[in-house]
Amino acid sequence: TAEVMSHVTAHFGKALEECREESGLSTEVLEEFKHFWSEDFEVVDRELGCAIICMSNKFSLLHDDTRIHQLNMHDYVKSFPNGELLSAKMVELLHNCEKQYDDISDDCSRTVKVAACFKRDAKNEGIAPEVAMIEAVIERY
Ligand code: BOM
Repeated sequence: TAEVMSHVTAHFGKALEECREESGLSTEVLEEFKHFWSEDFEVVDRELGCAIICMSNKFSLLHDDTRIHQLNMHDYVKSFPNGELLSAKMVELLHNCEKQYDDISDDCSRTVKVAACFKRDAKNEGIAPEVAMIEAVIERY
């Protein structure tokens, strides 16, 4: 659900500042991670892909080849309130997106394509949060 996704995003987004330098993601491109879900934010910058890899690694969500670690991702999402309502769907959407861009060899470029696909599909499934929903829970993390 979008409510659960707002919690996951609020928590995941905390890792952004730790990853800003090594990913080269400027604040002009993305000031706060919650804006990832904004209607007018385009998920296109290679540096955002690098940042997502770095952030995911903080929570052991990826294998060494940067593909999602399905079990760890499942457990991570389940750790949030009502997370069991979202975990299977989220892993399914991510894995489906991963398969579509498997031919892109650059890890950061592939990951930003996967993230854009995930945003699109999550919106279509009605599980994308509004930025205001993330703001409402961000102080809990
Ligand atoms: O090969 C795939 C690499 C992993 C892609 C992860 C995409 C995440 C998109 C960013 C959205 C985040 C919202 C919530 C946290 C997801 C863990």
